[in-house]
Amino acid sequence: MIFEKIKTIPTSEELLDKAFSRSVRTMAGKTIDGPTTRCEANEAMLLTAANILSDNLKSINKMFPSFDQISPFYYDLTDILIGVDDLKKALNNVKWASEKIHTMSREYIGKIRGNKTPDVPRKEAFGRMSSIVGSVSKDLLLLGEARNILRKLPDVREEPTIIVAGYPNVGKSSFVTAVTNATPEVASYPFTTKGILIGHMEKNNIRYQIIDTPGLLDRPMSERNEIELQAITALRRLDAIVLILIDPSESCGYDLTAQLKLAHEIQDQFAIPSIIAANKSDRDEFKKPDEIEYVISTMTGEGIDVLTEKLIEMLPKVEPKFEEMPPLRDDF
Ligand SMILES: Nc1nc2c(ncn2[C@@H]2O[C@H](COP(=O)(O)OP(=O)(O)OP(=O)(O)O)[C@@H](O)[C@H]2O)c(=O)[nH]1
Ligand SMILES: [Mg+2]
Repeated sequence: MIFEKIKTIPTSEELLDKAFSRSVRTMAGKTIDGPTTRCEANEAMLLTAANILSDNLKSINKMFPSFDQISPFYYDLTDILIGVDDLKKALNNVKWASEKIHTMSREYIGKIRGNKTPDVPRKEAFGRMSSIVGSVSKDLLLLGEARNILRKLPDVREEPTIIVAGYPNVGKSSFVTAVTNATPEVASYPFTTKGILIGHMEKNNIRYQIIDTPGLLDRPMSERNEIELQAITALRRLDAIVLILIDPSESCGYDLTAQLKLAHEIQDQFAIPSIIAANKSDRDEFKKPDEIEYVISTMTGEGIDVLTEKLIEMLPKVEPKFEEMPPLRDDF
């Protein structure tokens, strides 16, 4: 996950505390007598504090991925949840502060050396460092909040993807579980209370990703708020196709007409390849609607293979990944 390596972002107070207390500690146990050692002591204090501050600020900047290079899906989500422009601005300010502290501290070294009262410029430098860090305190807070939101986003890879849609209880999760080799992973998603389900299936050395997004594509668009609509748009940015499940037995609690209406609405909205399949064929009440070609039962497995083959055929083609050969040994 691209946001996983972002570590906790300190507040400006925490940063200053860390830098200044370490800088005082550099003096521990040292005898300071005479102007030369006094100058050296102040110089060491200044350098310690300045390096801690500028290194920490620099590493905060580096932990975030470049927003011009991340996948459109994560870009959109970041924009909806935080705002890419605000985030970029905050990162730039933090970078500026890191560089400013670095150059400023070097200027002050010159003022400390040979000074009869080196404490004076050193204290002045500390004051300036405090105000530089203080001036980015809002940026650090924003980055801290962004980090907490972003690192909880689900791990959606750039692999051929099938998004499963349909009314609640039609069997979406059962389908994902039926076709994926390992237990699908449940991840939290800021737009829904139910976790989204991500499974992987491998065919001919190609990995496919199957995503069930309960709460997003399970009722008419007119019932959604702005944020949910944006979240749906972000899904569209994946290289995906949509599988819309219906349950003609109506044991899901929604009548067939409403289910088909939603299916057509999703097809219109998404404008990416999609397929409608009728699930729960094993039930007595099941009646295949004329327009539906694919009939399945996640319970008995009927029709699942034929449907997955069709889905794979509809997905953009990718090259199979083969295990890399180990390097040849020299003595071979
Ligand atoms: N008889 C029968 N029952 C099924 C079949 N597929 C799913 N079910 C049942 O239908 C119910 C709902 O299945 P889920 O897979 O949880 O449905 P869902 O679409 O993920 O539901 P939400 O997560 O609430 O949106 C469960 O009780 C399943 O056991 C099927 O092929 N046949
Ligand atoms: Mg479900």
